[in-house]
Amino acid sequence: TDDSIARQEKWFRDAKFGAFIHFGVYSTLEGEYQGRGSEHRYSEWIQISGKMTAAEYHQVAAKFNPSEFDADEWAKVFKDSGIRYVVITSKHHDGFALFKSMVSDYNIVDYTPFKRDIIKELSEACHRNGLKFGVYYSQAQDWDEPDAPFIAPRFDGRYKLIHPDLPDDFQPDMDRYISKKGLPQVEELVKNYELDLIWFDTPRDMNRERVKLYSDMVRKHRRDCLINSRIIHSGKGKIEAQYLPYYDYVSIGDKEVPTKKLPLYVESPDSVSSSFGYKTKGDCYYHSEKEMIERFVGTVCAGGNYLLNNGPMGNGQLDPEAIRLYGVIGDWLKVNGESIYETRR
Ligand code: JFZ
Repeated sequence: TDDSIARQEKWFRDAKFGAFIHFGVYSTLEGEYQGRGSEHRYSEWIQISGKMTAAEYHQVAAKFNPSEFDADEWAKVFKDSGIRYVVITSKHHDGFALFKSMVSDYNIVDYTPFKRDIIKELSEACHRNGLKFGVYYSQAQDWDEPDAPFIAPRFDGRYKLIHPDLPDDFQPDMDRYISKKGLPQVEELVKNYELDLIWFDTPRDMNRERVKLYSDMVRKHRRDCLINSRIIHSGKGKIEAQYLPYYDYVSIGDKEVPTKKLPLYVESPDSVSSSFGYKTKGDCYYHSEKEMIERFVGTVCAGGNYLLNNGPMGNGQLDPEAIRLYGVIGDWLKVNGESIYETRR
C-alpha cells in the first residue's frame, strides 16, 4: 500500500472538497418523460422510471444541445467555492458518452447537434484553474447495451421494454459488453484525457477478472490515476483488504457509516438535492444551508473528502441553487479553511 499512497501524490488526502457532476441526456428531461417517472428520486434514472425504450431515449439524445455550456465558467464557480477536484459523468448508466468515442457513436460529438467534447473542455478548464479532474464511468451497467445485464434480474420485464426487438431467448453476455465497449472506452478515457481519478459505480456482477481488466487498463496508461472502491463489491460497510490492489480509496455509501478500519482514504459522495441529475418534476428537495455545512464538516472532521454533486441544467448552465449551496460551504471554508488544510494553495 506504500506504493498506492505514493501514486496518489498526496493531493487526494488533503482535498476535502470536490464537485461531483451528473450531466447528460437525462438533464433535459428533468425527471419526467410523458408524465412518467418523477416518483424516482434520481432524474438520471428516467430511462428506467419513465419506461423508455432505447429508441425513445435515442430521440431525446439526438436533440441534446447544451449550447450554454461554458467549461471555464463551471471551473471558476467551483474554484471560488474552495473546491479542489471535479468528477463528471463521462458515461452514466444510460450508456451515452459525454466524450468523443471511436468505440460507439452514441456520444455527444457524433450523436448530437452540439458536437463538442464536454470531457475535453472541462478537463482542460479544470487544470487551467488548478483543479484536479476525474470522470465517473458506469462500468457494469449500460442500458444501451443488451449485454450489460444489470436490469435483467432487478427490473423484471424492463429488459424487454427497453430493447423490445431482442429475441426472447437472448442471453446477455457481460464479458462481451466489457470487451466491446466498457474496456475500450475506459482506455479512450485514460489515454485521451488527463485524468487524476476515475470513479466507477454500481458494480453489479463485477467479479475479480472483470475488475482486474478495468484496473489494469487504468494503471497501464495512467499510473497516478486514482480508482475508487465502487469498481467492485467489497461488502456493505466492510472494507476488505484483499480488494486493495484494485482501488485506491473508498467511496462510502450515502447513508453508510464505516465501522471497520479504513484503508488509505475515504470520500463521501452526496448531492445538493435529493437527485443527482437536474430535477424539477415530482418530489425533489434541496438541502438547507445548515444541512450542507453539517454534512461537509461531518465528513472532513472524520478525515474524508466531501464530494458534493450538482446536476447542471439541460441547456448546459449550472443550477443556480447548486451554485448558492456550494457558496455556503465556500464561505465556511474562507473562515475555517486554515484550520482544516495541511496544504495551502
Ligand atoms: C448510484 C447511481 O445509480 C446513481 O444514479 C448515482 O450515480 C450515484 C452517485 O450512484 O447510486 C447509488 C449507489 C450506491 C449508493 C447509493 C446510490 N449507496 O451505496 O448508498
